[in-house]
Parts: sequence; structure tokens; C-alpha cells
Amino acid sequence: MGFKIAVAGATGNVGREMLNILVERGFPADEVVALASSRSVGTEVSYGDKTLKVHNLETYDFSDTDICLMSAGGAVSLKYSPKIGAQGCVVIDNSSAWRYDAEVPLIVPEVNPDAIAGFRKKNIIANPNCSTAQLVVALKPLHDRATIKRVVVSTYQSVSGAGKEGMDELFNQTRAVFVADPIESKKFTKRIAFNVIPHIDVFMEDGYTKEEWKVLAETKKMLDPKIKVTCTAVRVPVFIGHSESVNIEFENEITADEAREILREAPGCQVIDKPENGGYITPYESAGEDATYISRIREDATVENGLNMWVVSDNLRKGAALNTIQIAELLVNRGLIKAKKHAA
Ligand code: A2P
Ligand code: 11C
Repeated sequence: MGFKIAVAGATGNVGREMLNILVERGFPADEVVALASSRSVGTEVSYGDKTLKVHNLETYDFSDTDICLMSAGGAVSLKYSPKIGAQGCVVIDNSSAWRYDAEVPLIVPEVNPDAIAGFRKKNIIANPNCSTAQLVVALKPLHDRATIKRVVVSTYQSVSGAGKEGMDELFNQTRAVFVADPIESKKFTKRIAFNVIPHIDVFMEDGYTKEEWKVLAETKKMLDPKIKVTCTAVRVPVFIGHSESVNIEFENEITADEAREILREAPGCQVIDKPENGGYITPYESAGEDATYISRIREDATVENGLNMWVVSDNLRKGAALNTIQIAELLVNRGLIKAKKHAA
């Protein structure tokens, strides 16, 4: 018997992508239920060649559902995930609500699959922030080889990271520039069309943003608490695909050629790296793809064992929906979850 899966936030950017990826990867689901807020009840979303009616998360009974893939924001997850978990349904949550809880595994299957073991404590598993997911996929194989001491990351994050409203704002502002309409900013703090904004999520006491803090806290939790990480997170006028400039200092010697070879073999990584016109990846080309792409690998002569690289991935896929479904596959493939009896 297959599993019964609920997708909470099914009308959003990530929720829609989750439905696509469940189909693409042939996830063993007998039944998939689409959930969102009361505003969306009765609307429909696509699931392969079918359409699913959207139901209300608030009133949905999870007692015969096996896994809830949740992407409805932190406040919604804080409210509903414990109740869903208490009904014996495992929540795999894409928000930041549970990531730093010691009783909740934070998982990227290519990086720390064994950490999933403790998931029954709360029946919640956390999916990392999109900018961290692609970063740790690229760092893990290099850390295994040469031990990373310090990482300096600058991000170039697409507007889809801010949800469907973020995408609408870039589209509407771009149009407004061309027809000379007034520019309205609601989702972002400044105009994003033909601009970049060095501010994602709220400011913290130390002057860093929460987005920047997430990259360090999550890298430490998943990869190694000893690694020092610092980050500057920037929003750019790109619809899909986050890019990162990554400077790494290692304990041991590693050349750019060695790094290229290691990353070519590493799970989830694809190296596109030729020092010629177009011999690198841009976020536009990463959209709709599963890989974490690595380009521009160079030795950094200003430190003893240093490398620079350019890391790009589709933030809605590896950064969110794909990783969530890979976690669900890990549960199933390791026999950590058995399908409940359900009507379908
Ligand atoms: P809805 O479309 O009904 O508002 P995005 O991240 O792309 O903005 O999408 C957010 C997702 O989270 C949407 O599916 C949205 O549903 C859902 N959502 C937001 N608030 C709630 C809520 N209170 N209860 C259930 N789902 C919610
Ligand atoms: C962005 N990274 O690009 C954010 C979106 O903690 O899951 C995801 C926020 C999170 O705006």
C-alpha cells in the first residue's frame, strides 16, 4: 500500500512545486491532498494530469495521513505542526519555525541523512533555508576531503524566495518602469526592479539579518559546529534561482583541480566550470533543475588553503520542494515509516 500525503500551502510557490516533484519522482503516494487557507478552499491546483480541490488546513483531520509536506510559513507551522505530529502524521516543514529545535532533525539528504533518526520526538523534520541547502550540498564533499575552517558567503537571492507576492512585485514594478506608472513596493523594503537590496528577513541586534544568521546556524547544525561562517544576503531582480559567491578556507591543502574532481563525483552537484565566455551557470539556467551547480572554482592566493566558487540552484526545488520530498523518500527508503490504513 502507498502513502497518503498532504501538501499544506499547496497554492503557494513551493507547494505547487512539491506537487510537481511528487509526480516527477513517482513518489509512492496512493492519495495526495492539497491544503491551504480558508481563502483558497474550492480552488484547484494541478497534480500531474489531475487537478486537486484545495481543502482548509484548519479543519483537516490528519489521522489517516502519513506525511504532511508543509510550506505555509513559520506562524502557520508553529500553530499546526505539533497538532499534526500528535495525530501520528510526520510533518516535513519548509519554514524556519523548527529548524533550530534540538528535538527536530534538520536534513539535507546528501549531507546528514543519519540525523533523521530522532524525528519521532516531535514527528517534525525541518527543511533548511534555500540559501543554506545549496551551500551545504557543495561544502560537504570538500569538508570531508580538506576540513573547512571558515566560509564567507555573499548571496544573490531571487524574488521567488519571498513567495508568489515577491514574484508579482518584480513583475509589476518592471512593467511600471516601462509604462511610466508609479512604482509600488509592498513585499520588499525598496524597489526591486532594476535594483538589488542588501536586506532579507528582519534585522537582528548585531546588525546582521535573520537570513544571514540562518545560513550560519543551519550550516553548523547540519555540517559541523566548528566551521566559522559569515554571510551577506542580498535580494536581486531574478525570478527563480539563488546564486552564491563562496570563499572557503581549509585546514588542509586542496587545489582547484582537486575540488573540481571531488564535486564532479559528489551527490546533487554538477560542475560547469570553463574559464571562457558562458563556461559557468547563471540562475536563469538553474530554474526547473534539481542540481546544485558549481562554477568559477579558483584558488584564493590571499590565504593558506583557500578556494573561491560560484554556487547556483533553483531555490524552489533543491532549496525547498525537492529537498522536502527527498527527506520523505529517506523516511520511506529506510523503512522509518509505514503507511497507515486509509480509505483510498
Ligand atoms: P493561500 O493561497 O490560501 O493564502 P507563498 O509562500 O508562495 O506566498 O505561499 C504561501 C502558502 O501558504 C499558500 O499556499 C497559502 O495559502 C498558505 N497559507 C498562508 N496562510 C495560511 C493559513 N493561515 N492556513 C493555511 N495555509 C496558509
Ligand atoms: C528568501 N531564503 O529567499 C528566503 C526564503 O527561512 O525558509 C526562505 C525563508 C526560510 O527570501
